[in-house]
Amino acid sequence: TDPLTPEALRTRAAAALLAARDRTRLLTTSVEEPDLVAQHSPLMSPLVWDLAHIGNQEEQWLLRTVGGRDALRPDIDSVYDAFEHPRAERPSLPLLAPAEAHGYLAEVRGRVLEVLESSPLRGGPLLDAGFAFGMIAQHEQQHDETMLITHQLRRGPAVLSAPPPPATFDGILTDEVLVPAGPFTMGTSTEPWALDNERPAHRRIVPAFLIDTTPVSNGAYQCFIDDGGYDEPRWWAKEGWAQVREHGLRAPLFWKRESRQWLRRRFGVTEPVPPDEPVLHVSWYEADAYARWAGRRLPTEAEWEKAARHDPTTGRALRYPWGDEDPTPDRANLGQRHLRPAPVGSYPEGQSPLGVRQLIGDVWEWTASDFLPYPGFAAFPYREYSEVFFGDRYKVLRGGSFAVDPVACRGTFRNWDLPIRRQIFSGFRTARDAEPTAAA
Ligand code: AVJ
Ligand code: FE
Repeated sequence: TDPLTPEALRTRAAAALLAARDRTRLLTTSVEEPDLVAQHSPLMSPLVWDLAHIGNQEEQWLLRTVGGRDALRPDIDSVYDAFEHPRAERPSLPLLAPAEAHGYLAEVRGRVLEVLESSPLRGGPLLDAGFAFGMIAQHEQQHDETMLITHQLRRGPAVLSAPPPPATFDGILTDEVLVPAGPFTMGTSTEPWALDNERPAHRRIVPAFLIDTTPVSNGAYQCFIDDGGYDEPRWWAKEGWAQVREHGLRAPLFWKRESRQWLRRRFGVTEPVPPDEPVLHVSWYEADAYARWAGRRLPTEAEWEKAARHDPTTGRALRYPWGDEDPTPDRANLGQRHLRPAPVGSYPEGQSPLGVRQLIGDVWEWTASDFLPYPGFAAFPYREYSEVFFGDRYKVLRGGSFAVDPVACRGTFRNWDLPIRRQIFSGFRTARDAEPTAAA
């Protein structure tokens, strides 16, 4: 990747900030005021909290830290500090009203564009290649995905609409492919806007394994349900089985059974579950149980990234499965262009050198791995982005969903969540060892 001129960097940073803001506006002007301030689930913030939090992060990093400007609203820092207030208590905070919040974001943004205009965009890791601007654009897009999850949880008539993904499946596909043994490069030290947890690039030795060419479909998942998957403790991790029992789980979140048919609620519309779409809104425990039932397992995070980035002909790690070029609409379902994943097997243009599809976009994919730092990790620019979450409580998700913007999606991008979570746009694919083990 060629280093860009400051002018090109400025254009890129401004475009990323603008795209994020357009999406934020769509998500916060499509619902009525009472729905902006209401809490639609104890798992989520009121939309108006996300809205002002977006502006407050931008003020703190781009105006104060990068721009060296005086604080605009230091009085609201604490209200929008995600660590001071868990989501459940955010509705009772003295939040900015929607109009005030929109005004605050616009004021911050106006000044940030002045800062960008005069920034050298070099002279330290926060400025180099416009990193801080890229980080804040990604932060806003991440909260846009969070707000889209809130839209999905919200009861009531649909307010968002989008065309279905185009039919791109070419009918040519095997179920799984062999990823040969050997070293590959995981993570990145060169991707300019990669976040701290994606760094640094390092070598990993990964034994040979087989991985599904597509995410697991609703139809396949329904076979697990029909086979009594939710009644069989032997498929489930201990805590997963406890969750099934405690909440009476029978199917993915948002599914319901009606006259011998599975229906799902999707952004305010109830419709039959399409069998050929990747399964969505499953917990890590559900993914893990399905894989065990199928005689398989979840891929580790390293296996996932090797399947996505390793080019066996050159030995190089690609930025994306299809190569080093940025995502385009014919390669991946990203950016909330569609309000659903595309059928399994879609996007042949986006497949990896080994023929694995839909690694980027469509659904976040649960991996077997805990969220841990790479060797040589250094928290940057703040410990609360990644470091405080490292450990065995969170599982890694990879690849991004239809709700992820390209600016916040790379072959190296790492997401994480608690294994019980299912309101997120989560699915999975399965894998197996190449050599049959003695136990099998
Ligand atoms: C990386 C998606 C887990 O939403 O909690 C937003 C991203 N960090 N603001 C989250 C994030 C700070 C984070 N995830
Ligand atoms: Fe945040």
